[in-house]
Amino acid sequence: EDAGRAAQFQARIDAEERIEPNDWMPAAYCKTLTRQISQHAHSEIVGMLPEGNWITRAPTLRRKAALLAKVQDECGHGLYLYAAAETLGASREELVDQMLSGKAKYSSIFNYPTLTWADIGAIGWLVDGAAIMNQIPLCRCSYGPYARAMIRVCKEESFHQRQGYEIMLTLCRGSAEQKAMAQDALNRWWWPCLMMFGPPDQASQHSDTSTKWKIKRFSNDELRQKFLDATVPQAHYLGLTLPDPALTKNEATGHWDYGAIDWDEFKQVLAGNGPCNRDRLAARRKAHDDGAWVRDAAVAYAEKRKNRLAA
Ligand code: FAQ
Repeated sequence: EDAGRAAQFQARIDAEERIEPNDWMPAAYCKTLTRQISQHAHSEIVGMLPEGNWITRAPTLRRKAALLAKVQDECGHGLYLYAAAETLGASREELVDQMLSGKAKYSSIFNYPTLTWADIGAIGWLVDGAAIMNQIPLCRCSYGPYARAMIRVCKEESFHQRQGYEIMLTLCRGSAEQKAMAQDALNRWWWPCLMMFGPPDQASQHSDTSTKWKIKRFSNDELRQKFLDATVPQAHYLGLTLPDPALTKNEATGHWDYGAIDWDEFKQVLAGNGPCNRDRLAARRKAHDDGAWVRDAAVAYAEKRKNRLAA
């Protein structure tokens, strides 16, 4: 009977129907989506830390207001993504515990430090730029709640990307020192951003099933290439140099060919040995512990309300 249901399920996916929380779904579909959506949520939440580091040091009131709004948006994205993951049956507590214990991943990119103000520009331009490239196709993901969450998230990410590019443009049109700061930020963020798209296609363990189920519409390497093709001209417009001597426009394909990515560095970051992994997890654990009283108060209040309604 399960084989019949699985065939029917696949037929719905092939017909571009959305799968909703109460619909039958294979256990492996539920598991891989819970994994991806919760890791995406953790990335948004941990992703607040590198930029949060600069809120008190933003150079002007306008920059500070924009950065505060951006970081708050990331918190909101994390919350809708946890809610989307909960529709698959997992509890938020259990998902958060998986992140805090180091069992669940979050994006490798958030394990790098933000050393100067230009890093805030580079993150908006490149990290949000990469996030949009990956998330636009997720708006058509087969799972309804995830696809719908992505529509709003992408609108906000576009604003974040423009915000970052405008910081870079201002620095690049400023003093020689400001331009050097922008170049240094680009040098440090470029390769880690290319790693955000995940391992090369032949090493991507989940790609085949996620493609079959229309969770993924493009492969890791395809999205990496799209990002590169969109971003190289933007770097040139800024008058900056990409830190890749092998970067060349391939006239035959129309794409930018790029040098070898250091996959050992990626593996090290995933294994918990990136420059900031320990700091990031320590900050999240502290925030979780410091917030225990809020969760306790919410539970006590819900209990009191329930008793009052029952009486
Ligand atoms: N970092 O078989 P695949 C943002 C893991 S944007 C860490 O190819 P899949 C916005 C992968 O989980 C960033 N781990 O996996 C923002 C798997 O391990 P697992 C978040 C990575 O799922 C901007 C293993 O490697 N965006 O937060 C990474 O088919 C600025 C094998 O890989 C999303 O999460 C990585 N870079 O493809 C916030 C998008 N790459 O789970 C603040 C949704 C791979 O078996 C500031 N996710 N791994 O233990 C996806 O599209 C997919 O999950 C991929 C990976 C494309 C990331």
